[in-house]
Amino acid sequence: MAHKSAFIAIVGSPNVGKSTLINHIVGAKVAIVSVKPQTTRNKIVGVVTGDEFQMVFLDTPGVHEPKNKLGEYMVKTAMDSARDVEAVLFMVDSKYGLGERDKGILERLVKGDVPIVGAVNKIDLVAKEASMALVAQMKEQGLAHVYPISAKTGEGVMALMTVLKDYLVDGPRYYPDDEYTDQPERAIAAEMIREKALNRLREEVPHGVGVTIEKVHHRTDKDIVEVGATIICERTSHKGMIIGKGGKMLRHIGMDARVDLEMLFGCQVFLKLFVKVADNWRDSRRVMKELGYE
Ligand SMILES: Nc1nc2c(ncn2[C@@H]2O[C@H](COP(=O)(O)OP(=O)(O)OP(=O)(O)O)[C@@H](O)[C@H]2O)c(=O)[nH]1
Ligand SMILES: [Mg+2]
Repeated sequence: MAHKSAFIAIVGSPNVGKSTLINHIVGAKVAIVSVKPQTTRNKIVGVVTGDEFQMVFLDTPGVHEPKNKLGEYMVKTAMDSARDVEAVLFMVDSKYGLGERDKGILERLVKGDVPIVGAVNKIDLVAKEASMALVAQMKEQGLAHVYPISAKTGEGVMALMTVLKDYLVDGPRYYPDDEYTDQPERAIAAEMIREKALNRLREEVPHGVGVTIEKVHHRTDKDIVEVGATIICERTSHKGMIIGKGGKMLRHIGMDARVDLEMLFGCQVFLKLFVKVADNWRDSRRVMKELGYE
């Protein structure tokens, strides 16, 4: 039997649960998740490898109305990911239903000529009738396959995976058997720190946060990795909030991040965090490039 593979892009509005789903499917944390919209900023690969097949899932930034160059980059990344794939998984949030933004995204996807499978997510939060009504509404939009799921509990995900396997075509293994993402260790480390900053910070501050990794040093005398990272923010006032009273906020972000980093590196981590202001960097191509958004 010939080996089969498929690329599947997960696309939808911000916060609908795309990253939660890719993590669930892959069985590892490849993408960061937060309660705040516009968490994911880049295309993220999550790989599922079976005996005779490989499915390459692409998590993408939530499609929104961009207010700066970073937003434009994110939307372009998402829409570009939906091309040259075997299928697009279009996801909506059952708590919010099919809004105007979702309909707009779907309209753009339909023009792309790639098969679209619908997913109604977060069914654990609504009554069954409500999620079924949304499934019916999605079908009225022309989608033949729409599945109610909970990316959080895993309900319905098996059925969804079964239909997604129909999109496998003869093709190679794009990634080695034991690889489940394409992100280098440093990129994962930076995202882990950004996730903790997103969780801790309020209002507009977290949206203007970027993280660069300055140093990853495996010590030779002890099983310790030293990590140096800089949190970039947009304004001096934000810097104050990120550091917090007596450095408390930064300490909390660091403690949260260290737990994840120790899992990533498999040993004790010494983490040193710095905070830097880059005025309105979300409109600066130079800083965006530095942060890996290019
Ligand atoms: N109850 C419930 N919460 C969910 C489910 N899926 C995701 N969430 C929550 O919804 C929020 C957003 O999840 P993400 O996975 O970050 O959403 P996203 O679509 O990747 O968001 P962006 O990257 O901003 O586009 C998080 O708080 C998740 O824990 C679900 O099935 N049920
Ligand atoms: Mg995401």
